[in-house]
Amino acid sequence: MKIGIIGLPKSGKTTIFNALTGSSHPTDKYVQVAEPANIGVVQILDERISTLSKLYNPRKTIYAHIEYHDFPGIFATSKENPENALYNEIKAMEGFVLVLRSFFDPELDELYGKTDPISRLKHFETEMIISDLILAEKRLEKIELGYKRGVRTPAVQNEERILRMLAEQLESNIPISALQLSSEDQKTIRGFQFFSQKPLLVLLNTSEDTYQEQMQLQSTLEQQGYLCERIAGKFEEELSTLEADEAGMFMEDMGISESAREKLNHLCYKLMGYISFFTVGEDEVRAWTIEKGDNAVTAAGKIHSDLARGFIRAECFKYDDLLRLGSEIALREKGLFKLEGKEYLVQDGDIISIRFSV
Ligand SMILES: Nc1nc2c(ncn2[C@@H]2O[C@H](COP(=O)(O)OP(=O)(O)O)[C@@H](O)[C@H]2O)c(=O)[nH]1
Ligand SMILES: [Mg+2]
Repeated sequence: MKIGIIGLPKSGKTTIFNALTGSSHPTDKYVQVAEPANIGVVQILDERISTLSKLYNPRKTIYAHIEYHDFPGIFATSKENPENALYNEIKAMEGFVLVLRSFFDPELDELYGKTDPISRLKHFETEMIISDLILAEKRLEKIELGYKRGVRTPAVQNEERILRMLAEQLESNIPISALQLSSEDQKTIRGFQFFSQKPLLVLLNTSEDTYQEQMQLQSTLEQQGYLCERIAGKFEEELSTLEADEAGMFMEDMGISESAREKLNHLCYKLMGYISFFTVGEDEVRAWTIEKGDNAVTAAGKIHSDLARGFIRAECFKYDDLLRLGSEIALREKGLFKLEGKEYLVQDGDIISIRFSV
């Protein structure tokens, strides 16, 4: 899973990235940090995988991971070109964590304007919508040109129909994520990688002493339908450098039960609508990530395309049942070891083995 950390300059993106990945990239009030994104891979230390690993004692244990990309600030000036390379890089992400500065800092206020998370959020949404609108309109112009040259295929006409509909909605300030698109239409526009279509997690970056106060703002945004969370960025960055028990003491003082890393990992799964299934054996115990609602063939394809192509059945049991009954043999006796067909919808915590033939 690739998640882009985005926001205006100096909202605390790199500070939060450091907290998540345990790295120490420079953060500075005054220096504009270099263009390329910082990229960090964070393992999802799912307890279920640790438990399975103890049970099966495999040669390899592989956790799922999230790749976080910390980008330089965007949408800070109206002069940015929506076709620049950074935009395209950002759009290659599956979802976004939008960091909003919710800590007070007189110098940053001076340089970047007052702390005002809600208006920054609206600004961002508008910029995303405008960027998408420009992209849709440019493509529509090209389609028109093509028509004049006699290129008028059903596929292009279909694309035009969708883009006109999107453009109309975008003009009314409606993000693409708010529209009910058929899966066919979604496929047609996938290549555009529209900003406003991607899942967005709003992250309020607060200071340590106003962390509790900002609960109010978080609730307000949640009521407006956002997936929203608070994080004391700088505090979490410092925590990530401490030993676990020491960090635990500070977290207790702050009333935080999960580290920023755990919290964000969970939220990103929620944001993307992703779930985990597992494969087990002597060789390897491993977590896999799929979308909620994916069927057994899609799950098989995550493991290897051959498994999807030659899919026969999925042998399937549930992690919770295994934990309760203690062994695969006990599961079989209780009839909880099932053979599922192609259309079976894989559930979070399913342990699967694919029977296939190619
Ligand atoms: N007080 C406070 N300062 C922060 C916090 N997060 C970041 N900063 C400061 O804000 C400045 C910009 O942070 P940085 O992470 O580089 O922002 P970026 O440009 O969004 O990557 C730095 O001076 C940080 O130390 C926070 O939670 N509280
Ligand atoms: Mg940065």
